[in-house]
Amino acid sequence: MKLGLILGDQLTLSLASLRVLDPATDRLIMAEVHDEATYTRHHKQKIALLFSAMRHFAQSLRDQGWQVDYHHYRADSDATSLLEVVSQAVNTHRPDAVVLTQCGEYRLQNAMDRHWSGHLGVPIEIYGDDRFFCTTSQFAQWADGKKQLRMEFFYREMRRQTGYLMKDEQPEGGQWNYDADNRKRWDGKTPFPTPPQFERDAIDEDVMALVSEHFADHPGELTPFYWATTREQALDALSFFIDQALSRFGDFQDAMVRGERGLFHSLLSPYINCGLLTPKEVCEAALNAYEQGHIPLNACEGFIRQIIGWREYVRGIYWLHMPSYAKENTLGNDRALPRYFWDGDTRMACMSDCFDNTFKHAYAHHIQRLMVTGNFALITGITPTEICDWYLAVYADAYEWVELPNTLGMVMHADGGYLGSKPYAASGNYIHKMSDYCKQCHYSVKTQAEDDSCPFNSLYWHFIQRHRENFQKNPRMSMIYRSFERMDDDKKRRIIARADHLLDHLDEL
Ligand code: FAD
Ligand code: DLZ
Ligand code: SF4
Repeated sequence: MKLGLILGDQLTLSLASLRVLDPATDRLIMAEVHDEATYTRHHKQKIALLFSAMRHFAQSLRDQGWQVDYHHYRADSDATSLLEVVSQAVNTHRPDAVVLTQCGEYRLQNAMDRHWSGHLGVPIEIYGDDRFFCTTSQFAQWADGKKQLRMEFFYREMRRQTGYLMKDEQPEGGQWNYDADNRKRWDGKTPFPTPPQFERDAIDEDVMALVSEHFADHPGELTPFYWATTREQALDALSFFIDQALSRFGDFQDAMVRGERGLFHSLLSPYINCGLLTPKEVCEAALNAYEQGHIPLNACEGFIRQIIGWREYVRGIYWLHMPSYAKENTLGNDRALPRYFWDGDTRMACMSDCFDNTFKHAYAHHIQRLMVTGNFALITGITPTEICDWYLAVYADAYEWVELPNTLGMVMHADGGYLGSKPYAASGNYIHKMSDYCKQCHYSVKTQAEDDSCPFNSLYWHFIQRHRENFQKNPRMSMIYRSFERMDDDKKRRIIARADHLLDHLDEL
């Protein structure tokens, strides 16, 4: 008899480890434990989503004939880690082996590789997680010998491998990438779709009560809670996105609108990451809509690229370079994370709206993460580990394998440009162009060095100036350095003085 451990982000019936086990002879174990729920201060909604989805998944497994031992969260439990729960189960059932699918996070996989088998006294069998399109060794082979990686080239490999949007070995429509069509500000007219709301059952209600009692000190609000917690609901969320939002996803992918949670984004990342949906079925649903003529090519390509491109690319980088990747800090940042990242209270309208979305919904769409909160952390020089901890805590979709390369590499450029060639630093102009935030802001986006000037404006130039050594020779940034040089000296001095003042009073913005 073997004991299969199913983790909270492995809620997929076709999981590799489930395929090698036999419901007639083997047992499964799932566990809500203190250590997983608190290794970072997860947003309350993330814990609620995971615990409820885990309980519903355990039920689906039982419906399929599996014997599942389910360890419910208890504050006074004598087993606070997965290892302790599995250890108790091994003592009870005396299995021949413990069977697992590879963990998403290095932290846990490393602990298993090092101590688990010795501690449990039985062998551990670990199977690769084939819900991903690219294996970790395939990625390592692709990256071998390259000093810098580029997502675009990796993405093309994935297009060839999957055959998605390929015709006669050429990209559909003649181009690999339609990103240039995906940079529109919201037109103020196209109505936003309203995502489905799901009926709550007794499992959801028990979990909500548990989270509100035991995780009150974790960030974010528990309600309103809109997330799907079952496979059926997640499939409804997928159909809704394909039918109602995907056709405009491409056009407004980079747009931001105050008070709007998801615009035309899918809000599917928490389900794809915890296993309620597979990346393959999500891509195939989008391709099917394109083939039936329901959505344009730029929308389909833009969406597929995020999943077979970015999502696989960041995972590859994570497994190739952990654990050293987490410690990188090429720009030498040492500033503490400002208070408003936790309490949301700031006069910067753009940041305030992103925090609002984050704390109310455990969600922010990509451009909010990248060009508002991320950009701010980059240009102010926040210590990478602090900002990484923040992103890992506050989003329902956050797992280190995907959060860390996005934050440390894409946003903070702390890996020296390994993941992306140029930092996404931007002044308030970019935010103004892509959103309606600035018109309702305490600060003026039009000026740079006045007492009420948009903080992004001077902080951007401060960043450019203080990292001249790092970026001046970067061909994609030489224009920026030339425009800085062309500014008259007094203006330059006033902008840098304003930025210095802001950096000295960062908590007060
Ligand atoms: P959509 O815009 O609808 O995109 C579709 C899907 O593509 C997403 O569901 C996701 O699976 C995938 N995707 C899109 N962009 C990325 C990307 N850059 N990396 C990986 N997958 C991507 N994504 C996470 O899933 N977990 C995280 O912890 C996470 N942390 C991030 C931190 C920072 C600083 C940044 C800039 C991005 C982060 N992302 C993370 C990527 C991206 O912002 C989210 O995947 C996306 O916002 C999720 O919302 P959505 O499902 O509506 O995405
Ligand atoms: C995120 C999370 C949380 C909050 N709680 C649990 C849990 O109690 N039990 C569990 O098996 N998994 C949980 N998870 C997901 C794990 O943290 C995730 O499986 C690991 O980080 C490995 O990727
Ligand atoms: Fe943000 Fe600056 Fe615009 Fe205010 S003026 S919303 S701080 S970009």
